[in-house]
Amino acid sequence: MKTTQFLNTRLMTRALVIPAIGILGIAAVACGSDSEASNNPGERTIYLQATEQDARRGVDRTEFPQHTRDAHPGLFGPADDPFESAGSGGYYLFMTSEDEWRVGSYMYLPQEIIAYKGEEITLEILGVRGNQHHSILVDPDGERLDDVNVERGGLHTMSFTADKAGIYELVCADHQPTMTTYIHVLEQ
Ligand SMILES: [Cu+2]
Repeated sequence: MKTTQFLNTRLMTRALVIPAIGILGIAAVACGSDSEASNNPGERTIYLQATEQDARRGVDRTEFPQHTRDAHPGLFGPADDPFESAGSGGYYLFMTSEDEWRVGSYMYLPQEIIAYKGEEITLEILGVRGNQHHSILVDPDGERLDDVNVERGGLHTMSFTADKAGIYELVCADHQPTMTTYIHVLEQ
């Protein structure tokens, strides 16, 4: 009987304690988010990746698109040497071997961001693909606010106050015209 009483007491204690912990947990979460919001009303972190999208294709499946190299040597490199990857840096399209070609472009993700005037914004940028990305942040008047070199495996932060309505740009100088993120700052 004593054992049963002990077990019953244990079960009763658990039955009371577990919901109490649950309620405290919910209250703590609610307090946490409330206090953060009220202390820092205009602060915001935006998470970006420096990355690329690409594809490889065998010439047995799809012929090398030489016409694209012919039409845009400034973007892809010399049309007469499809093995050389050159041009603007943002795009690439070249033969990797006699049997295969590769196409792709570099970018920041996300590429378009909406923000509001007065927000204190931190960009947290992870270098995922591409060795390095020498980038600048400019405001809607073209004024340079900051610069950073995002290296593969690095996590970099840039902070600014969006005090002008308009479009702020994070521009990678190594990979144009494709690697720019536009931060559209709207009036509140
Ligand atoms: Cu880049």
